[in-house]
Amino acid sequence: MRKKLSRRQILTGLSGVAGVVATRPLLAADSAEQLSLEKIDQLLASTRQQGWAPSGLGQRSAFESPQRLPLYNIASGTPLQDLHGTITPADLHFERHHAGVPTLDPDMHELLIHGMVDKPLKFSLADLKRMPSVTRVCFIECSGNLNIRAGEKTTPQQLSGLTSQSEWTGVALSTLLNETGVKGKARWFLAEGADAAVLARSIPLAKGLDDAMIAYAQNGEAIRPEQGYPFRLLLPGWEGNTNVKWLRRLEVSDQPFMTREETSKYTDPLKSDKSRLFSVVMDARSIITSPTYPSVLSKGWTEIRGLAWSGHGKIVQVDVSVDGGRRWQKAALQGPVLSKAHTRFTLPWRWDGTGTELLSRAVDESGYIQPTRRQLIDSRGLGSLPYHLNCILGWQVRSDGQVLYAAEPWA
Ligand SMILES: Nc1nc2c(c(=O)[nH]1)N[C@H]1C(S)=C(S)[C@@H](COP(=O)(O)O)O[C@H]1N2
Ligand SMILES: [Mo]
Repeated sequence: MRKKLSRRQILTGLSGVAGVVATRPLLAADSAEQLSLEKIDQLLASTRQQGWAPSGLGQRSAFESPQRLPLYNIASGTPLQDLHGTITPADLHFERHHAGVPTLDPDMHELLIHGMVDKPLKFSLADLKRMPSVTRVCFIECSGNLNIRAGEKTTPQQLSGLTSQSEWTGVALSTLLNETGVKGKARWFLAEGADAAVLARSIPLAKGLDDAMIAYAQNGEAIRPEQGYPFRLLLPGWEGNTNVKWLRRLEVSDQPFMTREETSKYTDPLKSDKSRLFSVVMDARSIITSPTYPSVLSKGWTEIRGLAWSGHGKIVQVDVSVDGGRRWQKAALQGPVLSKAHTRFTLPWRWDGTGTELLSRAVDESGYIQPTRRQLIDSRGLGSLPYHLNCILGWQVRSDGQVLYAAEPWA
């Protein structure tokens, strides 16, 4: 039978406090006897005064302060170890810009589409917003997203923080190309930014007509200046560099333009002394985000959590090893699993206090399996420009509970 509560107990909230204590067997918490009147008084403090009023713009809790971190002095990384689910808050989306963030007035800025088209056209932000819109969730990852010099005391953010995910809204590029028309011999287009880097990449027309988007919104609001305001090219699953921000010009052509960004940069030197050009699709990879450095584990149950993604489509499986790779278990994938999108994986794990190493391995719907570091080095060789390093990463758990990145030398 349920105990009857007095009106006074309900008003002061005492019953609530007692209830919380009684249902906390998972934590080594104080028993009801140990809960002093002073503690109870503190717990009730928030109920004795009016909270703050509604405001024009919300803020994070004063107790939470996730931060992007500068990486290699040219970028800032997402704090992967501090986030949950799959969407990156827009103000924590990683940044990479080659000549800073330009200030672009949407009333002045336009997108020109010309070259091998029937009718060259210009589009303002207002024009784009009037057209049929599309929305999708996908990741953007820099192809240089692995710090090969990382030591043991490295967080996921410092190791691989140049990947983030948003819900993007904009106009399908195919809708715009339908307006301009494209000549029969057209096969490529140049995408050029309006920043001081005038970053430009050649993109196959097939990708442009497939799932390319001119994105003007990020997680429901105008795209952030760091992400390309007023609009950027979004190429789901393709290396970050091809997702040209502050987009001002698309020139349709029958051949690639061989820009600086696709010849001297963003090519992959191979063992054979040759280089791989236009290696633009991001292969599958995964990273455990918890427990990782700087966590200190306590014995007992914990949930291993991480992210897996692939530029080739959906993640179909993530395997986790809690014994340095001897045995692998299937992690649970948090649905809905989307194509070309960060996918959250979890695995409950009971740590017995012995030192070990945690690993994760992603498999995508094309059948591709995330390679080990050895397999990656053996298949590609390692030149001086390390792009597309998507190998399995490990986290050492020491017997004192300290979790460290299992750093290994690259060459
Ligand atoms: N115009 C322009 N677009 C750009 C860049 C740039 O410097 N200028 N950097 C590229 C690189 S290298 C990456 S990884 C992504 C990063 O996108 P983000 O800053 O929105 O995360 O933008 C790409 N688009
Ligand atoms: Mo990048």
